[in-house]
Amino acid sequence: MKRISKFFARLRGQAPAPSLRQEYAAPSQAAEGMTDMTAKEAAANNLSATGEELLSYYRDMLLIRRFEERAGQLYGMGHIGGFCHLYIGQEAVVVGVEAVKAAGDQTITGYRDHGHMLACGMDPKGVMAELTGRSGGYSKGKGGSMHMFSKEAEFYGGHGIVGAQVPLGAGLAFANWYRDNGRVSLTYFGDGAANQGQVFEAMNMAQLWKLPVVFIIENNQYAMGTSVKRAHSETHLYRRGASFGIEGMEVDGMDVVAVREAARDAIDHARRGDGPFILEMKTYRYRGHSMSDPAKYRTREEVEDVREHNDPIARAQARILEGGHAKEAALKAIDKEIKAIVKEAADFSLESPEPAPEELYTDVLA
Ligand SMILES: Cc1ncc(C[n+]2csc(CCOP(=O)(O)OP(=O)(O)O)c2C)c(N)n1
Ligand SMILES: [Mg+2]
Repeated sequence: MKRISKFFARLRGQAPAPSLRQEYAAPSQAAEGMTDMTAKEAAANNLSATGEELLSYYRDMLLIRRFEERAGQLYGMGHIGGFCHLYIGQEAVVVGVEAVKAAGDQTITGYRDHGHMLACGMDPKGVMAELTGRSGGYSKGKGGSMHMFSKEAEFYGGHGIVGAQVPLGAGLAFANWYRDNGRVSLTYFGDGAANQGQVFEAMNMAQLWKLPVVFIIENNQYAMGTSVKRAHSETHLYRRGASFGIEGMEVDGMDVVAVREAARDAIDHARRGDGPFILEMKTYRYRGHSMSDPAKYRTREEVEDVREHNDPIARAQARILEGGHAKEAALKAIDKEIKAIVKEAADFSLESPEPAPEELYTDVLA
């Protein structure tokens, strides 16, 4: 209650805002707190995880990879219509973050969202059936790839307008702050979205009111066919909050353990009332922007190089094998189990009936 009345008093101008001069004179928190954590430094930090943890991240990343591969096939066979943006290559980001979120923390993202849903614990059958436009899907087959939600899983979409989820994510954080419920909003967006005006408006408010939100920029180096180098005057996206005093950190987004450690710090920061934090996850998408992307803006060699030397699943696998946490046969068994889950989801997505014509008149808001 105290927080709320203080907030409204501030809005009404009854509580003096900190003097501008003081704030301006104070050393920039952002400049001090900013860190460039490169892959090498992360390794030097001796990031470690238990065998059990690594196996669980491996499993979660593999589920996303195999699910997306199957979705790509179903799209090619004409079973999925409309847009479909695959997350292949970026799996370590969402799996690493979800590993350290607490129950009740919310997840919101853009249209490259299937991985986030699976990592939040949504049922692969319901996600795949939504992709194929069937009644067993999360939006009864009426939403498709970019429009799925689950209150139970605290997953708030799924948004097709670039950057639109960022103010919504700040809004979730505002609700958390208002209710004083100790929850944190995990708001994901892409490098392209990081240039959107509404992102800066949301960042300003989030820092002004010290809202519990972690802004997670999935820098996969391209926005459709435009590379970060071509579109950003400042390519270090973790510095995007500098003018608002928001701390940021660059993270090796292809290392699930590095992601987890950075996410833990950022989430703690937001939860203890220190306001927003920016994590720039350096990652890469292997597939085209969407299913209709000819990918003429990059070379085949560039993609192959990442696949060969920096694949997040292969890196987790190496950690597991080199650390002696499991044998090759155990990993194969996990793969088999995942393939069965994905097959079940695909079968369900084709057997589930199409929505009944009456559904045209339900869930209509305008
Ligand atoms: C407001 C708005 N402008 C343009 C588009 C078209 N568009 C769809 S995705 C996209 C690129 C966004 O790239 P990024 O934020 O890096 O995310 P990624 O696709 O790499 O995950 C664009 C320009 C859109 N959907 N919404
Ligand atoms: Mg991008």
